Amino acid sequence: MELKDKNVLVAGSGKSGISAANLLKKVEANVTIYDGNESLEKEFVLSKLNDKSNVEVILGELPAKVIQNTDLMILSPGIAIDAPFVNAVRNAGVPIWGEIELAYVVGKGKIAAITGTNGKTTTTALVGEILAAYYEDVKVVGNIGTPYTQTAFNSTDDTVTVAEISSFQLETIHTFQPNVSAVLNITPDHLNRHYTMECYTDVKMDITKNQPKNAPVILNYEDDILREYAPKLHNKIIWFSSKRKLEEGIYLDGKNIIYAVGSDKQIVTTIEDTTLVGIHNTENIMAAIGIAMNMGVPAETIKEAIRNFKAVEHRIEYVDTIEDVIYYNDSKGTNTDASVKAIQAMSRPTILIAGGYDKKVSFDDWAKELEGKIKCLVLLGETAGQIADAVRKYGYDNIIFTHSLEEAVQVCYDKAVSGDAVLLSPACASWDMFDCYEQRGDMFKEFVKKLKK
Ligand code: UMA
Repeated sequence: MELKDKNVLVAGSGKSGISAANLLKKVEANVTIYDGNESLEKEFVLSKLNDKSNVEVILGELPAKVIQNTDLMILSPGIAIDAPFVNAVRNAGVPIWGEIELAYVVGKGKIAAITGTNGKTTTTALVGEILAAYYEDVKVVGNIGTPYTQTAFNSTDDTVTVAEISSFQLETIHTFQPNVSAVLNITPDHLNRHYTMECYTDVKMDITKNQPKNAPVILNYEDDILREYAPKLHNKIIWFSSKRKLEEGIYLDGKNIIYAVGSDKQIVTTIEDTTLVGIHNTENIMAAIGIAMNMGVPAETIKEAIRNFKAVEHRIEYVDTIEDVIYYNDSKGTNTDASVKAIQAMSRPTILIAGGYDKKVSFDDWAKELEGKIKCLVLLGETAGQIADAVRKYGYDNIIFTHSLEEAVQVCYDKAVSGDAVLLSPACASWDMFDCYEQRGDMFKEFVKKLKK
């Protein structure tokens, strides 16, 4: 679709929407921004744009006459695709794209796209560093925080884009076609938006749908859902495994990470050559190797970039040690599976802060992990009651309810003794009390700093 002079409605005025509007202005589309939050100020929304000339802002209800005049809608990932106004736009025959589709249509160059329930951000950041060690113009975009639309306009045929793509962003792709894709794992998450695991899986696997037949997709062999889904795919599948030696693909053999193609088996790196800890990170590294190799990066460059890579913020991030109690920030533990990995990574008796926005997922499997690891559970947020019910089912009752993160941190300080760890790993999104998980993690770090004073 030629975008020049088209009437484009951008839904959502957060990071994604503002960046989409900026790109649309550059390609000379007529831009209207719509946000359901009527307490926003129009001037505030406009002030976030690079060029606000002729941009209209609509807040609150979306009038039907605006829909009639719309040629295309760009939907922010945080807005449900079955929200009433989105249904009205769709029923009017207006195409609905997301940030990924828009950027792809405008952008140039090669793309590596990464999805999965957990590990996306670490893997995307790592792939970004590996590719940047080899290619000159590398952009790291998507769910990781820099909208893809922010870099698309200035991309060239030599640009290499690494995109972290959430299930929300995959709902609105149409022609997006990565050169290499990866699905790291699939465990229950965002079921309030996708309703069933089948729908969630289908939307995640859509990352592969437009790739040509011989284009690679990197998949986790140890993920039951992925193994089951694989026969449905038309792509060239490259498996990775942290548990068994594969005939072809990437696997762990003792400390070595091997890439096997045909009879050629190459040691790319070892688990001692990285500061990333835990088996989940070994899997992220294996996926990154699969992506980078298939994007043409030599093994030596990959090994060196992995050696230099440091863990990303908010992911089992060391904060401080106060009176021999170590504080970890895992605010990015926004689902039960991610949080389980953080709990398993703890080597000290741990006080855990959990709870947050209700994504309608079960806490049962998560609750089973507490025994023997978590000496005390400090709960807050919308899901506090549900989590308490779940852990009590498994006989765990050392629970303290709190009303704020600050209070939770103080309670942890009061309860902890020398040799303990305090872990913020909420197993829930942050949106009941915070704007985003970064804000929650930053506040946690602030409150920990205050304890020191
Ligand atoms: N809004 C409406 N109607 C609604 C819901 C929201 O108008 O029904 C408006 C809000 O009033 C607000 C705007 O939409 O003004 C917010 O849009 P958004 O929620 O899409 O958030 P953005 O700031 O645009 O950030 C989005 C992603 N957010 C979500 O998917 C929720 C960011 O991922 C992403 O980094 C950014 O685009 C750039 O691509 C964050 C995230 O939490 C990290 N992702 C989820 C996760 O990782 O679990 C999927």
